[in-house]
Amino acid sequence: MERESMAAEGTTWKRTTCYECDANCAFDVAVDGAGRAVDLSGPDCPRGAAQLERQYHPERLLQPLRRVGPRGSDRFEPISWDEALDTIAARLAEIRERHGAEQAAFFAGYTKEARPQLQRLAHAFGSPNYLTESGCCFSATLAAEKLTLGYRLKSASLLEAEQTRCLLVWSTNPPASVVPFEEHHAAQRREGRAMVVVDPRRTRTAEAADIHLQIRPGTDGALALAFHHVIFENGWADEAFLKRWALGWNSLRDYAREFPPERVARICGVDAGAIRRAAELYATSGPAQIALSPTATVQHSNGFQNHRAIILLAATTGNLDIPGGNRFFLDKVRPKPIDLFRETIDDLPPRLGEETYPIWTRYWPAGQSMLLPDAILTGEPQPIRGLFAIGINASMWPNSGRMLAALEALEFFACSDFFLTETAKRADIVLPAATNLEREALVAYPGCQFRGEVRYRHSVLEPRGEARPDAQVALDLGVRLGMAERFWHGDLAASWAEAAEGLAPEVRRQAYEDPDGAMVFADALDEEAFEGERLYEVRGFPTASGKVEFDSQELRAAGYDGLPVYREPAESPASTPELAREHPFVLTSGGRSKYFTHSQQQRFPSLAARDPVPRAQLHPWDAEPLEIADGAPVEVHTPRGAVTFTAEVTDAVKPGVVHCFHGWAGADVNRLTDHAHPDPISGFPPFKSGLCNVAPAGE
Ligand SMILES: Nc1nc2c(c(=O)[nH]1)N[C@H]1C(S)=C(S)[C@@H](COP(=O)(O)OP(=O)(O)OC[C@H]3O[C@@H](n4cnc5c(=O)[nH]c(N)nc54)[C@H](O)[C@@H]3O)O[C@H]1N2
Ligand SMILES: Nc1nc2c(c(=O)[nH]1)N[C@H]1C(S)=C(S)[C@@H](COP(=O)(O)OP(=O)(O)OC[C@H]3O[C@@H](n4cnc5c(=O)[nH]c(N)nc54)[C@H](O)[C@@H]3O)O[C@H]1N2
Ligand SMILES: [Mo]
Repeated sequence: MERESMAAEGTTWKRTTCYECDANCAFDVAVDGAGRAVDLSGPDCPRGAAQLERQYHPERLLQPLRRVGPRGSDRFEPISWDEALDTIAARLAEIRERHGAEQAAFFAGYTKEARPQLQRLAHAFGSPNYLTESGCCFSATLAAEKLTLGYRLKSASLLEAEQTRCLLVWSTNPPASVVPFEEHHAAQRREGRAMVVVDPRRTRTAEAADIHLQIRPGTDGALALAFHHVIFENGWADEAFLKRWALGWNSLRDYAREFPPERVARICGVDAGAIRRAAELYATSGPAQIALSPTATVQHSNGFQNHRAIILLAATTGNLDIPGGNRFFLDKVRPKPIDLFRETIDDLPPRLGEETYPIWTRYWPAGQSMLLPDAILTGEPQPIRGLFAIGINASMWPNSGRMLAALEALEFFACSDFFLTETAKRADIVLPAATNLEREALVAYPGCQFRGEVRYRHSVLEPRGEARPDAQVALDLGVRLGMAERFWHGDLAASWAEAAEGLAPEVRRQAYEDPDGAMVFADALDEEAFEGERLYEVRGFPTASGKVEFDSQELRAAGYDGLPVYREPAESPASTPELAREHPFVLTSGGRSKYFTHSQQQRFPSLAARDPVPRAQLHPWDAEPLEIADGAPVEVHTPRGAVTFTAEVTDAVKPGVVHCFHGWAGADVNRLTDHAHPDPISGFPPFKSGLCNVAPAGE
C-alpha cells in the first residue's frame, strides 16, 4: 500500500532499528490505528523483512510461566510477573546465602541489548559470573589481536575498499553473513584487485576469487605459516617495518622454514603452486587487506594461534594501518559503562575461566560460558548452581546434549525468550521477552572505520501480552534484591539515560531526538590517522612490549607457545588416525545462511520456505559410494551421537569434508561436536574441525 493512502487510514510510519543481527539497520515500521504493525521497509534483507513474523507468531510467549512438570516437559502454568520476579530473586538470594554469590551465573546469548543491565545485576548481586555467547564468538579473535597487535584489527572495511589491490578473504562469506550480502565488496570481483579466498567450501565469495585455497578445516595455521615462509624466502617481507616495530619476527621467520608450501600442501589438502601464487599476490600487490570472520578462524582446538599466524601476515608485509590495508578498529561511540565491571571485579571472586584461561579473561570482561556445563555437572573449575539467562539455547554449546543435561541438574534456572524452546523447557521460570519493536534502548553501533552511529530506539509498539524488555527485568530483579538505588528504582529509561551520559551533549540530543540518530566521528587523533598518519606512529603498539608480538611474551609467561606454533586439530585424520578409521570425514559446521540468525527464524514461515531443511553438505565423490542421494536423509555421526540431516550433494564442498548448518532444533549439529578439546588459550570449542562419518539415514 502507498504511504499516503495508509496515512489516510490512520497508519503512521515510525523509524526503528532491526534486531535480527548485529548490524542494527534502520527500519521503518507502519503502525495502524489499532497499534498493530502492518508493514515495514528497510534494507534488502530477508530476516529484516520477516521481523513481524516473530512479533505476531502464534507460539510467542506472552506470559511468565512456572514449570509444573519434570524438566524438559511441556507442563507449565502461567503466573504473574510479581510472582515470577519474587521467585527468581528469592531463589538466587538463597543460593547466595547457602553457597556464595559466585555460584549463581547470569547469561546472555546472541542478544546483546540488555547486557549492560544484566552484567550490572550479576556484579551488584556479588557474582563475577556474568557469561555470554562471546565464550564461543568473537572474543578470541579480539584477544588474539589485542595481545599480538595491541589493537583490534578492522577488516573488510567499506570506506577504503577501493584502494585495496589484493583482498585475502580468510574464512568468511559475506553473501551469507554480512549486509549487504551479495553486494558486499568482499564478495565481488573487482577490476584491478586480486582476490584470494581460503575456505573449505566454494562459496559465492570463493567463486569471485582468482585463487581459492580449498583448505582442510582447522589447518589454517599451517597455511598461514606457508605464506610467511614464501614471503620471507622471496624477500617480500617489509623488513624496515619489522626491525622498527616487531618483536620476535626473526624467530617466526625461522619457524616458518619448517612450513614450505610442498609440505603444507599435504597438511591442508591444497596445491603447493597455488599457495605460492596466493602468497605472492598478497605480498606483492599491496595495499593488501585480509578480510576475516569475527570468529570462524578461532572455532578450532588450535584456533587462537592459527588466528595469530594469519593476522601477522599483515605485519610481515607492512599492510597494517595503511589505506586499503588492515586498519585498526577505533571505538567511536562510547556510552558510559553501567555494567559495574571495573568497579567490582577486583573485589569479586575469580570469574569462571580465570583459573583455566587466564589470557582470555585478561582481555575479555566476562566469564567463559563454555565452562558452564562442567561447572554445573562437575563443580570444576568452580561450581555453579543457579542460572538466570536471557536468550539461552543449549544448542550453542558443543556436545549440546551435555549442556541440556547440565541445565537439568541446576538447582534453579530461569530464562527469558520469545518462544518456549527445548532449552527453556528446562527452566523453572520462563519469562516472555519484549521484541526490539516493543522496547526502548540506546543503540550504539561502531559502524565503519572512522564513524559510528548511535540512536535511541524508542519503542514503536506496545508489548504483546505481558512481554517485558530484558533490561527492565534485570532492573526489576535488582530492585527486588534490595538494591533499588543502584537500579534506578526500576526505571529503564533512566538506566539508558545514564549510559547516554558518556556521549557528547549534542550527540546525545541527536541520538534521542533525530529518528536517524547521530553519526559520531573518530576523535581528533583518529582523524589524523585518517589523514595518513599511522596510529601506531602516534600511540605505538599497546602490547606488553610496545611492538607487534610475533613471539608473545604474555603467552610465554602463561605457559603457552610464544610463537603461533601450528598443531593439528585435536580430532583429525593426522592426530587421531584410530578415530579416523571409523570417522573418515572432517566435520565443519555453522556456515551462515542469510535466512537465519542461528536458531531464531526457522519457525518463520517465509524464511522456512526459502531454506526449508537442515542441510549436510558433502561432495559427490563421497556421497556416491555411500549411496547418499541429494535431498535424501543422511545420518551424520561422531563419538558424541548421531543426527539426521538432509543431504546436499554438492561439489562446492571439499571432498572428504562434511559441512552441517547449525541452529536447527530438530537437527542440532552440536549434538555431534566435541566439548572436551577446546582451544587451550581461549576455551573456544572446535565447531569447525572434528571428525564424523555419514550414512544414508535409517541404515
Ligand atoms: N545470516 C546470518 N548472518 C550472520 C549470523 C547468522 O547466524 N546468520 N551470525 C553472525 C555471527 S554471531 C557471526 S559470529 C558471524 C560469523 O561470520 P562468518 O564466520 O564470517 O560466517 P560465514 O560467512 O558463514 O563464513 C564462515 C566460512 O568459514 C568457512 N569455514 C569453515 N571451516 C573452516 C576452516 O576450518 N577454515 C577456513 N579457512 N574456513 C572455514 C565456512 O565454509 C564459511 O564459508 O556471522 C554473523 N552473521
Ligand atoms: N556448531 C556450531 N555452533 C555454533 C556456531 C557455529 O558456527 N557452529 N556459532 C557460534 C556462534 S558464533 C554464536 S554467536 C552462537 C549463537 O548461539 P545463540 O546465542 O544460542 O543464538 P540464537 O539462536 O540467536 O539465540 C538463542 C536464543 O535467544 C533468543 N533470543 C534472541 N533474541 C532475544 C532477546 O532479545 N531477548 C531474549 N530474552 N531472548 C532472545 C532466541 O529466541 C533463541 O532461543 O552459536 C555458536 N554455536
Ligand atoms: Mo557469533
